[in-house]
Order: sequence, then C-alpha cells, then structure tokens
Amino acid sequence: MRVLTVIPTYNEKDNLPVVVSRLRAAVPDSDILVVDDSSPDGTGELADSMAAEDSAIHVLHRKVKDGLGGAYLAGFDWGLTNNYEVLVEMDADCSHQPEQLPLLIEAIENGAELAIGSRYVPGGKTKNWPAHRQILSRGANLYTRLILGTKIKDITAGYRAYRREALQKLNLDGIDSKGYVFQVDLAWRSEQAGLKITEVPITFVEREIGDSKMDGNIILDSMTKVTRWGLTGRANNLRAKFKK
Ligand SMILES: Nc1nc2c(ncn2[C@@H]2O[C@H](COP(=O)(O)OP(=O)(O)OP(=O)(O)O)[C@@H](O)[C@H]2O)c(=O)[nH]1
Ligand SMILES: [Mg+2]
Repeated sequence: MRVLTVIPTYNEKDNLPVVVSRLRAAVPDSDILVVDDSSPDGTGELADSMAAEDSAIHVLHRKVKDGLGGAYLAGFDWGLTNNYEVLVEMDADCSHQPEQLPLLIEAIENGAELAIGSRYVPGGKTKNWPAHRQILSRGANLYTRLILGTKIKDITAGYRAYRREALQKLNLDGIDSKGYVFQVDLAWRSEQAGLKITEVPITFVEREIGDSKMDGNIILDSMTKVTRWGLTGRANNLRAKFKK
C-alpha cells in the first residue's frame, strides 16, 4: 500500500530531523509530507533542505499559522490528489513513536478504515506525562464520550491512519475545526459514517524538545464544539423518535 505520513509543524526545527530519520528507519516505504505554517524558527526551510536530499520527503508551506486541523486538511488534500492509499497523522515532537506505525498500518491491512493509536485501551500508555496533562486528557476524553455517546476510548488521539476511501467518505470540505478539536471532529464523523474503527494500543511519549502549542483557548474551543455536536445529535435523535 502507498502510505503517506503527514507531519504538521510549527517551530519544530530540533524535532523534525529526529522524527523523520526515525520514521525513515521504521517504515522506509512511507512517504512523508511536512506541512509547515511559516514557522519563525526556520522549520520550513529545514524541511525543504531535507526534501532536496530525499525524494520520499515532500513539503507544503502555508503562509500563516492556521491550526493543526487546517494543516492536516491541506496535507490530506495533497495526499489524495497524489493517490496515496493510506494517510497517517503524526506529531513532529516524537510523542507518536514512528516505531509503532507498523501497528497502525497492520490494523488497516486487517480491514480497519481508521486506525487510532490509543492511550486508553488495554496496553496503551503514556510516558513522562505530567499529572496535569494526564488529568486534562482523561477529563477531555471522558467529557467527550459522555456528551457524544461515542464508543471510541481515545477520541482526542492524534496518531492515526486513514484509508483513502474513508477520508473520501467524510466530506472534508465541510470541516471548519481548525484547532486540536479537529481530531474529535474527524473521529466523530468517522463513527457516524459507520466506518470500521480500530483502536491500537500505543505508548505516547511526552515531548522532550521544543514548546507545546496547547493552551486554554484550544481547550475552550474544543469543549464548546463538542457540547454543540452532542446537543445537536441528541436533538436530532429526539426529533427522529417523535416522527415515528
Ligand atoms: N502546521 C501547523 N502545525 C501545528 C500547529 N499547531 C500545532 N502544530 C503541530 O502539531 C503537532 C502537535 O502539537 P503539540 O504542540 O505537540 O501539541 P500537543 O502534543 O497536544 O502538546 P504537547 O503534549 O505539549 O506536545 C506538532 O507537530 C506541532 O508542531 C499549527 O497551527 N500549524
Ligand atoms: Mg506534542
């Protein structure tokens, strides 16, 4: 299968060479697309020089920092246009260990349309994550599961593989989730579309280099959107019941 791993970057110049060389070693068959939002630290130029040395590496430059979701949508668009069969999401900070990518690809080969690298199924773990991040992540997952009624255990996870046909079913043009809530949005759409979703246990490792881009606004934006989707979903269910 033709695999493309999409890596969104914003100020990741010290991480990018590490994650890319680990990925090239772990899954030599995967091409790589770096989607950089004009990082002030020069990550985009670094990616260009890496692409010049290795034909498996490609780079998309976006003019302004416009969120993780927007970066992935641009990357998926490029990957679908270029006929890749599997599209992978991976952070640049090595939190998603490239050595575990074969587990996701195997799940796709075994019939999954979406494979999620999950911290919250048996065998899934986090490493070096401070208590406040664990609580935040667990809390966000619990809240989202209760509000949406989803079966997915790690719905905020960002280490994933999508089969191309799955992405084509999801109406990507209609997505306006630009920030981190994009992950919840896509998983929720996948579940509602009846896609076969498999959660694969992974070990998520806290970033060692560079700064997190997570902040309070991102969390608020996520909670607002999730609440709205949950309420809209429930209202639609009720309406359908009364119609019967
Ligand atoms: N292109 C692009 N990439 C982004 C943007 N925001 C975040 N990223 C990248 O998305 C990935 C995840 O961001 P992180 O800051 O690691 O977020 P996180 O993993 O939730 O937070 P930490 O646990 O603190 O690392 C990284 O590769 C970032 O460089 C953005 O606006 N544009
Ligand atoms: Mg990170």
